[in-house]
Amino acid sequence: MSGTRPNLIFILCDQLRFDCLGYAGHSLVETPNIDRLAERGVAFETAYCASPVCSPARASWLTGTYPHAHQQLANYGPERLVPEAMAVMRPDAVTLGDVFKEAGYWCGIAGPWHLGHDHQPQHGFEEFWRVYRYQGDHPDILFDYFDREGVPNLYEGKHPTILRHGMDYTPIADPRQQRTTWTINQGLEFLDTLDDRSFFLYLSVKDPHPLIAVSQELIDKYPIDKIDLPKTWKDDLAGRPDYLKNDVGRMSQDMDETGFRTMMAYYFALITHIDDQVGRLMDHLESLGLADNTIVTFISDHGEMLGEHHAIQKRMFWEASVRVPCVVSWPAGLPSGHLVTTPLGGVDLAPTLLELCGLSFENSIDGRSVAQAIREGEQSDCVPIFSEIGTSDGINFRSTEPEELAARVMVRDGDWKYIMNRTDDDELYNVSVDPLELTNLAADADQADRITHGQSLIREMITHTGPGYYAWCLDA
Ligand SMILES: [Ca+2]
Repeated sequence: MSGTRPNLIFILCDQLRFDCLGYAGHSLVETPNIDRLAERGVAFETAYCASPVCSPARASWLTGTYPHAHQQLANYGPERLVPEAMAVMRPDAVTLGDVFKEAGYWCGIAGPWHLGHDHQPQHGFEEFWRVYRYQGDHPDILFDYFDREGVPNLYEGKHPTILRHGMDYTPIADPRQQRTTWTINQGLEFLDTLDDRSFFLYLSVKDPHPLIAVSQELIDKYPIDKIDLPKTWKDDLAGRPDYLKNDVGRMSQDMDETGFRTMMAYYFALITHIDDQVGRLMDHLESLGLADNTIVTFISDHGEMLGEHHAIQKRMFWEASVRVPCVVSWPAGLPSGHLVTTPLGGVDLAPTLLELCGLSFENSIDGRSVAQAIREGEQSDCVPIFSEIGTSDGINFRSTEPEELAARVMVRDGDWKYIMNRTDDDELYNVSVDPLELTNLAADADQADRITHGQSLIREMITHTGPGYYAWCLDA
């Protein structure tokens, strides 16, 4: 079974922090199955999403282009008010699914597509499209499943069990109520449909994004007296731009600390649930004799603040929001236990995975493949890494103006992170000396050359495949 090229399973979580995994050094969170993937593969210590927002980030992971190039600058969803063209995947965008299908792979997706017209099978996944929409606009294959099974649907509307300290969470009584379990079930069904073609399976895991719904058994693994609030919990954001203080993710100063730690316990428990499900998938792959020649990639679309700088969710360029876990495991083709410490961009993974499979994008992209370096157990070149995002108003559907949806660019260059801001003060951090990102050096006269250099890197990057709605960067 399976063709001559390696198979690929692409697991994309939602809102999973880079550091909340065992292999990444977390002292509490148990993830033995994902740790095993890292032990027998390659882990990227500093991987960045191309935008700390769901749809723009996902479009970048799949196309190898930054948001200014793919132009999906806003989240797709039933509440969206932005122009359609900026909230859906362009029909002419070339995704991993398109390239793998063209190469003769058997392609399938399960879980949210989240890139628009979610009811329409598309972009290479036409023959196995198990996409649920999760936001309540039926038809929805997952919601129909809950109906059929006769279990309450926790993901639609507000249920009496739902608690909230920053983010919504609830224990579940019946394992059939859990959406990642359903998603992995679809993946197992896909693996049972294989023929002699190589395959590409995209598992879009909506967890641990709220609603954080998980069994009591896993919640009990994380007693809250062992959970510390982050070191920057009390950060008053002095010296930082106003947009950070006004973001919807900023919590009120009277947030209940015990309640927040309880929510953190649920978040950790849900990560362990994801890990259990990855374990089920790996066991099935093993039982089919496919584990050796299947590349398994585990990442998240973006991170989660989880109380750092007194904020939750994402939308910011803090490390917690913009950095993601990233593991690529392939027993037949990659070294085991290789840690890459040089940065990986949110546009670099797609071309890397294609090259590992002997394929490539034929169109112009922003990313670079690091396949050769990881095959040889070496570090990839240290190149500038970028991320792009709109304002809080743009992202949260309070504005439909293109300038609100293309408002900030981050460049990570060596130890330095510079953020060019269209509507507010710039930021500059040395993430090596100041890993908590407490000291904004952008107004420091000594750093003027560094800022000029950061701006020139951004101009060069934007010009390569753009500038699109990011043309304002060229005037800075
Ligand atoms: Ca997301």
